[in-house]
Amino acid sequence: MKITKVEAREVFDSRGRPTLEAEVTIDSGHNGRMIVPSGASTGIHEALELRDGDRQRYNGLGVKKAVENVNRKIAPELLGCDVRDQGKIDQQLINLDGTSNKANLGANALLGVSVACAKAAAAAENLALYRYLGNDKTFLLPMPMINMISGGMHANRSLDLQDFLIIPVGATSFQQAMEMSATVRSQLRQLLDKQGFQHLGLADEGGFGPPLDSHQAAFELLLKAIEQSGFRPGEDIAFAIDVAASQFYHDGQYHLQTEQRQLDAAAMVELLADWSEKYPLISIEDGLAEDDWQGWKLLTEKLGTKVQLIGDDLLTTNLHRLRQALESDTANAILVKMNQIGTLTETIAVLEMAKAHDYATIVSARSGETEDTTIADLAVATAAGQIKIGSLATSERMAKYNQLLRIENELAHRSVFSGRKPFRRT
Ligand code: 2PG
Ligand code: MG
Repeated sequence: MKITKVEAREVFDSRGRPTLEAEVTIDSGHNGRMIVPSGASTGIHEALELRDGDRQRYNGLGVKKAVENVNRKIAPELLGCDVRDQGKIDQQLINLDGTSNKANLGANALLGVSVACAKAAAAAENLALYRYLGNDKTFLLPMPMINMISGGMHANRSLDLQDFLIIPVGATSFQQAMEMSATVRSQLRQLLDKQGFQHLGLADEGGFGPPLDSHQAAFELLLKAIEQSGFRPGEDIAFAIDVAASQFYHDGQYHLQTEQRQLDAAAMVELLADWSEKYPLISIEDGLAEDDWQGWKLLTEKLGTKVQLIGDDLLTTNLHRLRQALESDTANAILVKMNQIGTLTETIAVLEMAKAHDYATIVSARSGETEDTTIADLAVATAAGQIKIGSLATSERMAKYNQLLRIENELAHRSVFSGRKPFRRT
């Protein structure tokens, strides 16, 4: 299984922006391809996504440099390597780049090649990717958290909070989780239509982005949509939010434009605690800013035993930052995005370390996505327990949900659905 060709090209993501696709071929003729996703509300501690910066092309967003790095610098190094040596290949990529944040070759260049290698190996072994990555142990279908209402950078800042999501905790299979969520989404659409928002375009992740007067209004709309769908809020369907607080944190204050107030960390924690009292809110992502460790400590002390507290911008799928969180009892869950760190091996190491310390793990898509379905397989193979893909709309999201439906169907009685287990707190 020797690598005979490594090639990259510039393709497009769901926002119509350029992104990198890598393709790896081996001597048996099998190949693997990966298209790298792209964030909008990126954390400052993420690995670097290399963009050309040439204003004449795509307003600086071209990825020709990253493509060249794959074709000229990475390809010659990997030719002849055994494609199954994922750990060795990823280490070679890391060494070749030589920086701590992949700033030299670009995390997009590295990740595309890293995952394309795994896919080529899986193809050669005639295995689905989740089986290849998971070594055929018990496979866990993840509980999805599904975007309903968007704000922040994904919806023109119509609300400060970036995502209002639902978690169908009452579902007993992935298929049922999807069915319940689709029902609620369609009720929500009708409610929004009635409020005069029928011409609403979809936000970046396929959710609705209505210009509501308050965050409370979003929670109330969701409650109504759930009840009108015949479900019990909390028991059948719970709420999650991605506050993405780094986006409105300046000078030590959280600037909530929708609420027309500025809060310090303690007041922000009180607001989040208040919402989690009033509503069936069981998961809060990036409730505070990416470097507000003191505030995060308060938040964890206050809500950590009741609510899932996810670090996304805080932890950036980074082993060092995760270690810092574990040592300081900060947060209790981690969002895992492959392109925040740049190789498959490092991503899996983070998932393993988080699980070993009883942190919940949520494999996540980016706001700029493609038809690539790697994260669906990754979530199943690593028994992550949860997945966040976006809303139930647009094919870059649906491709991943459909892949999970396919996997559940294929595994039949051998599949286990995560259900509400990740949210049981003692
Ligand atoms: C997030 C992600 C996905 P982005 O903040 O969790 O929702 O957004 O990819 O823009 O960083
Ligand atoms: Mg986030």
